[in-house]
Amino acid sequence: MGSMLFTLHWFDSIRSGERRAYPYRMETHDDGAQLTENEPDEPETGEPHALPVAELHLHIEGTLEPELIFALAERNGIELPYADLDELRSRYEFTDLQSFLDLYYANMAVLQTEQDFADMTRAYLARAALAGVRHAEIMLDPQAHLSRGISLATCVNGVASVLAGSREEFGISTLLIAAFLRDLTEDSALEVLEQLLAMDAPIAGIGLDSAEVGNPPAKFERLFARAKDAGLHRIAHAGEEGPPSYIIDALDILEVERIDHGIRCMEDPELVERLVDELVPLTVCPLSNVRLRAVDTLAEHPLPAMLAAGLNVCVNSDDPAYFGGYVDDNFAQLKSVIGLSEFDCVRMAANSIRSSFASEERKAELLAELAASGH
Ligand code: ES4
Ligand code: ZN
Repeated sequence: MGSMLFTLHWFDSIRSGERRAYPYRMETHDDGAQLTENEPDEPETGEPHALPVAELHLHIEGTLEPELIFALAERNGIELPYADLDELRSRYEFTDLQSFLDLYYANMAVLQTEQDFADMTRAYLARAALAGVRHAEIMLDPQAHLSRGISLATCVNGVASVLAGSREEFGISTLLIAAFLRDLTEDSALEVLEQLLAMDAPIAGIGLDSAEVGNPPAKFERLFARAKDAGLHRIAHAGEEGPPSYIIDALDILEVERIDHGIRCMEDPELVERLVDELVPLTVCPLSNVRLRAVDTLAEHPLPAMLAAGLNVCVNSDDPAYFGGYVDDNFAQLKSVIGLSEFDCVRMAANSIRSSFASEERKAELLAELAASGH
């Protein structure tokens, strides 16, 4: 494996084509990676005192920025079906969840070695730290790598090796969640879960993601029972594109502790009442919902109505490299576009911390940091 040096850019506005310099250069060598801070003339992104939050809905593969995709392709001798960055960026116009998933899975081809998974994870954490993230629960899609001939050890160890030092390196405590692809069979998921347990993979829980409609929670009843039996936390995407009944079934059949997205609960007042009563956390991803056309515009996003209903909502970035923003960008746009108040931002930051699977001690520490942050 050769060394690699690249400067990342991310674009918080794909439409305007604006790009901002990544604050770090990353040099990777056979024996690891090194992040070097660029000359900080101006902090180019992230607020000076970003709101301290927990990020609870994040797909690590969705943090692969176009620059990193090209850098990894070059390092691994992989030919991409795009001539250049601009051509790749031109594909980021999605019509629904599936149109995004097609590109998301295709771009994973550049992830070949443990080092690739480690570099991707390190790049996310460096950016997340600027966004105010102090605790992150990170989903990994093992089946999307196994189906490409990449071993479980390669993807899990690559990500986990960086997460193990994330608190020290970035000030971010982290947990790893193995997410299962709901468009594959339950037997496939069960087999992978058994392998993860057999290798004593450092996972805190399981999730359920990928194409929602037509793949209801009931399909994975045995998987979630096995995870519960193994002492793992359980979450599932529900009510992103799927109907409110998927949220009900995720709670009743899968016994999940959080719902990822859940925005379509608003179509069922009885369900809303239950979610409020039971304080069920909903990890909402506003920019994702706009990009995947779950809502037409940010102005029409149900988040303000969800807050008004008393739901336990928090703000997350989902697949930030694809949806035009990290968690700070989500907050910034909610403020500027729909006039979300500072009070509601702080309330959701507190929700995110309380809804996490961090230790009670860590939660108390983060809530104290939030209280002292001046927000
Ligand atoms: C996802 Cl936004 C979203 N929904 C469902 N599955 C996913 N995997 C990655 N991002
Ligand atoms: Zn998601």
